[in-house]
Amino acid sequence: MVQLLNEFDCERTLKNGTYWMPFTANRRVKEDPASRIITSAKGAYYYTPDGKPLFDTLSGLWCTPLGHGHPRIVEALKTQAETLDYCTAFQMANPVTVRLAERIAGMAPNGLDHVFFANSGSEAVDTALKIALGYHRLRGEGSRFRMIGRERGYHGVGFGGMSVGGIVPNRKMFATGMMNGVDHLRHTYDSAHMAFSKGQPDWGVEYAEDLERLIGLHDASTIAAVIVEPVQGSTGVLVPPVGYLQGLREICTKHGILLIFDEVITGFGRMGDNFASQRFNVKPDMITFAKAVTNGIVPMGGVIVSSDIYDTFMTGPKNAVEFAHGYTYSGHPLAAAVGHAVLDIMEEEALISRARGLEPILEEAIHSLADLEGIKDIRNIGLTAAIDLVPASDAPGARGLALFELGLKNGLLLRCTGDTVSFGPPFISTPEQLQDMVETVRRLIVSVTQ
Ligand code: PXG
Ligand code: PLP
Repeated sequence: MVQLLNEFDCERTLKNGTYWMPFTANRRVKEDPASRIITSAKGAYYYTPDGKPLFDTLSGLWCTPLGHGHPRIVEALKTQAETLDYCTAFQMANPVTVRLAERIAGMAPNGLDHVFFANSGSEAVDTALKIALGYHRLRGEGSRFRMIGRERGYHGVGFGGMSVGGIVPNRKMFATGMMNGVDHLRHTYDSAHMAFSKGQPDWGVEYAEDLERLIGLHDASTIAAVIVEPVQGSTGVLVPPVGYLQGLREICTKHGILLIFDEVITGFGRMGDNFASQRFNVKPDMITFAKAVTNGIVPMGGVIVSSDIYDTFMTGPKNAVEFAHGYTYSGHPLAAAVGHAVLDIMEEEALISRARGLEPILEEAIHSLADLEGIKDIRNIGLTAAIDLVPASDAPGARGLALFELGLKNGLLLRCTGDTVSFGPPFISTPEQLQDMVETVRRLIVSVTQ
């Protein structure tokens, strides 16, 4: 079956558009569909139909830190499929999912002790926003309906996540469908003060005060929650200034506003700690997660919730559903079984400390490109980094796209959005693989920016 499908004429179907690709310049793909096909993957590499390797510079879409084709994950998936392939999560439970909740809560900061499962980051975010609304209503503060996101934030593509998100092209086409009552903090990026920072910039803590401005405008009694990514991933690795997240925490606490960390990218080791919350030593009221929890192999997402929030829901008549929310596939047993295999492998192979060990290597390698002329900024934290290219004056985004396409011809699957290229390599990468990746990128940047 797999062999047959690999011989299927993808090119024709891509050309005629039967397959509408997500977040893709579809018409560009049609010009050269053959260059966009991947047929297998192993470890830190994808393979094209003619067997050429592509180094997976973003771990899939930030989701496969353990690499591809891990035999223990394959085994866990197979065994689970043979034992319990699906189980309704409404009114029923299965041991694999229940135990995974316990393990995830065990990895989270103390006090975040309850896990609600969804199937993606977008669903996790929508779930967290609904929990925030329900929490305030149950406490008799139903007037708190506003959500505060942040400019340049990405919280998925559901109506909730889109509304609190702050990436303009993801919003403008759907402006009429935005959730009511959402406002945005300023983003924290200022190239004049931060360009070429290694790790957290030590300038910009005062951006947290922007929350006081919004509270002054709307009044705290109308605000339910603030949602931020501890490190903004999709917009190109914007690292929080030293003290900024602490500042948001203090202001939220002072005004009774819930703080949600969207850790869909930063969760499960990407920051060299279980969660970014631990790395930055700031405890939110909820953490959203997805992606790496299953190494991207079966979709899973969820929300880790404080005991205060959970206990607030556990009131009212005992026979009533406390939270009228959930997905057909919430806590899917196949995803949960893979989640266990992933956490086992992370623990046994100490992959989160490995990620932390690779951080200075990636940092040094990536900042070695600072001498190139066509570069505006380089940033990094944890096992993430980003480079902003100087855009071509007549065609913003063209250099990024050219770099992406050149990458495919030179053994790299790159993540280029506009003229920014982001990196989130697998935790299983070797120092040499990271250095080789950066050396290839150096050559390619020279060729697209000259
Ligand atoms: N929140 C955050 C912080 C994310 O990064 C989502 C929510 C949505 O997750 P789902 O599973 O619904 O896609 C994300 C997803 C990129 C890239 O290139 C980033 C994401 C997805 C695809 C590409 O940076 N982040
Ligand atoms: N649409 C219809 C008609 C449904 O019956 C359901 C679920 O039962 C959904 C959407 C939601 O699907 P999911 O639970 O997979 O999010």
